[in-house]
Amino acid sequence: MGDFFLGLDCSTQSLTAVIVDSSEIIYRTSIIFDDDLPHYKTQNGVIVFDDPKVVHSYPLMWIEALELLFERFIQDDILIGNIKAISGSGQQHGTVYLNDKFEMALQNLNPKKSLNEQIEDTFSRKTSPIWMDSSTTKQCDEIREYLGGMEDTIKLTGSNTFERFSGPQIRKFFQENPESYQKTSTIQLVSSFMASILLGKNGPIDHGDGAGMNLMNIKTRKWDERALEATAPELQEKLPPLCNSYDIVGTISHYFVEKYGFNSDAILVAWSGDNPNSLIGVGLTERGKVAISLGTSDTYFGYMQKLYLDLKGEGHVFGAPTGDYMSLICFKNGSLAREKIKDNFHLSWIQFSESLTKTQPGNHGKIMLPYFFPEIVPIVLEPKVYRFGLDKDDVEGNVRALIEGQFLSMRLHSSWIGEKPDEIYATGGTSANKEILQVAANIFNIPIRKFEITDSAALGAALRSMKSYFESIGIKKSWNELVSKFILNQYSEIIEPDDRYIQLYDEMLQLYKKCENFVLKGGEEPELIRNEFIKKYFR
Ligand code: XUL
Repeated sequence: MGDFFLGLDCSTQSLTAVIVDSSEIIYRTSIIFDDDLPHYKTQNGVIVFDDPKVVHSYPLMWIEALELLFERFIQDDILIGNIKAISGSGQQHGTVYLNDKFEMALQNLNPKKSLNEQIEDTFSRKTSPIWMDSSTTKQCDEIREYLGGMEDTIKLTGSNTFERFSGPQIRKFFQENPESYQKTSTIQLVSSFMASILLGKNGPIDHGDGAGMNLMNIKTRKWDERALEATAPELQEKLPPLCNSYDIVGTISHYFVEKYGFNSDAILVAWSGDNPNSLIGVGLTERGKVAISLGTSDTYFGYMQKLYLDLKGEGHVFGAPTGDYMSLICFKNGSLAREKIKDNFHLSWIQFSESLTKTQPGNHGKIMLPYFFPEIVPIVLEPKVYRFGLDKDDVEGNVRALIEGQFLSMRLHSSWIGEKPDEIYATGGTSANKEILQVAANIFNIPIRKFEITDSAALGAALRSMKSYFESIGIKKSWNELVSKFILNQYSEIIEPDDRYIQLYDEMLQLYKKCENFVLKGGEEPELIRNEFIKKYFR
């Protein structure tokens, strides 16, 4: 019988398992929190509070989901004993607050009882703030100021302070609930919390997810004393140690061996954040590889061999599971904006695409800055759509201006990453639209590979566990060798850039930048260079 490798992904809405053998995916299943655990009354996996800025979830729900998932393995006749290694992925930034009974409870788990009943008293905070929480602006300001301002904060931690990041969230808990903070003996991330449950003791936080806290020195990969001081007192004692994402952190706890039939030798590889795991799950394991995920929001993320920082404070740098770095930039107005234009003009997606084929690259100099909703990159708090030379009722002009605007913005705001990609993988719902991808390929002047993959975070975790397992028994395999079999059959066609438009888009990028500086930073009027652009390419 073959060896199996298990990857778990504790995301916002579900807990997913992917099991692979050394060449293919052999099983996948998900527990959907709202549907499978309705007694928690979550909506899309989160607790609904009156204040929309406050977004939490229940750590107990994630654990109940874990048991439900393993019960399903048994129902589905999975050979659980064949699982050699396990790793996992967690929604990033979320924090779990545990009291001094936690470790003892984990060490004495009785397989005849549920996990929940045995650890429910071990939380110093019943709920966990997650990445969707945006209630810590005050704490972000305080930490950033303590660390000497935005640039210094970025140089130290890899990112500016962000509301959803763990440090500001911990500070808010300390300020608002000092007594409960005092009773907290360990603070874990979602990833390291789930790993701890499987391990039967507090596990470490890996460098990938640790980078999303504003607490870890991005260069030395150690907890930074000043960042800890800026955040809350006695924080050092409450944080577990940091580790490499590929470290083996132990073997699975006796509870799971006795209750579900896991092999007592099954190793646990450190869990990491969902984005670092997805980096592996979509095959971005070497220089020059980036992905764009075109969903509700658009994200641009990629492997970085060297550390590059975005001193403008818009992008993030996390640890990559390979031991290197990764970039992540999030654009909120993704499909949200595309749907807005489509619906405003009563178009079908086919008509939307036809508008792109009917119009010319460069759009006769018609430009849109598409902030239909507040934007993360660049930061725009008050939504507003800005149009240059573009009539509001010009259907085709607006469609092209939106799509060109989105990818010009993506090219502009990812230019801080010093490693230029040689191929871009496109995933997410919009990646099915070839005409949109053609515009993206032309703007970046890089081939784009359409790529459909689901469960990339869980798959990435399974592949990570396999890699560390092989290393532990003396078998060296490169990331590429290990990952490519799983990824290659998911590829579909490549969309090549049209080299007739290289110069046009290089110049349009400068024009777009001028427009952005004009509306967001009070910069110079862009009309002069817009007219020159029109004269050069359209007359
Ligand atoms: C990344 C982020 C989200 C979460 C949830 O910074 O906040 O992608 O990891 O998926």
